[in-house]
Amino acid sequence: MKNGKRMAAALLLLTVLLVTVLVAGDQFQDVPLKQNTGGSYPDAQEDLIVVGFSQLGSESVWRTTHTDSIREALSKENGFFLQYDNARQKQENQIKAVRGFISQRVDYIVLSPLMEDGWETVLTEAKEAGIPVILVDRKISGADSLYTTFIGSDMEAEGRKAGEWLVQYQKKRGKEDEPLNIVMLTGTPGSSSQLGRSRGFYEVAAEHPNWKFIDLASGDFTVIKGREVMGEFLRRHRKIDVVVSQNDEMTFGALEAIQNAGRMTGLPGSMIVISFDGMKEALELVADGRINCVVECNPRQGDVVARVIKRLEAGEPVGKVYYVREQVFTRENARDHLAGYEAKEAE
Ligand code: GZL
Repeated sequence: MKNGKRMAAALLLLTVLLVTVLVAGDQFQDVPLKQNTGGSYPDAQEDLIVVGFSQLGSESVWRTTHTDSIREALSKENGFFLQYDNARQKQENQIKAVRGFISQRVDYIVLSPLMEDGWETVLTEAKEAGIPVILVDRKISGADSLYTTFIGSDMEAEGRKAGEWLVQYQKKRGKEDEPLNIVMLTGTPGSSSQLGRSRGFYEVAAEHPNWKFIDLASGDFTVIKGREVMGEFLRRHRKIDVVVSQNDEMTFGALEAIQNAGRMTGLPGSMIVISFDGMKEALELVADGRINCVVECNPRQGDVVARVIKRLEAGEPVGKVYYVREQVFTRENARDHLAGYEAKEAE
């Protein structure tokens, strides 16, 4: 094998090993990075890695947990100077923030893109300025060359997990061929979480012609819109068998609307509710039998962001994609997982 090919193979092997270790080892637990145990902290700016972080908003507890995870990991103690911008759910604010980071010549840009489209121009400007871009949480539709690494969830896999859970749930009850009227509360239109979860769920649904999608609308990942949309669905449709809600906050709003309409959820014979994210409050509702299934979407991505940047600083290879490991919460495992929260709170 020629030297060049041998080197390429070694690099590929190293990258694969790297991804495995990161995904297998971390699961984004709150494992603090190696604290600066040396003498003085890097006290001058030039010693710190300057990172511009454009966060899309603060629309959900998932989002604020995600933000906290990145701010904690990219701390001064860990060798970073973080400039944070909250775009309040407006892509134009994110584009403005990224341009600001470019003009300030930050070392890295971390971006959670509100929606997939519309990033070519500004990320080309970042590339031309020689500033690596790390995508977190959501993806972009543009060329892979516009960013160095993506760290987040496999949203299509999340959608498939939701569909596969429903197949098994119906099978266990001997109802796999029963017609199901399904309504879907989607997240922010055009976001990779909305697109991926929808695609993944539809992929499973395509194998079940007895599943009928009778309504769909965006609840924009918020409690208020989730309540409004579900209220509208209940007014329009007498028979709803399944509610698929693309994040816990919309699910909480939907449950309020369902309760206000005097209807039940979760128990056999009542509406089946499937949600995404895995907030503690949602797991409590799973344990109480009001939500049937929550597909986890892990917001704790800060540690991996910090490790990837440190590797880039050291000139080491990094993977193109780091998917966080996620599970599905049901009545069978929710209480065990909640016990983990309680144990942590007792520490
Ligand atoms: C998922 C993330 C979504 C969460 C919502 O990665 O983009 O945005 O599921 C959040 O809670 O608003």
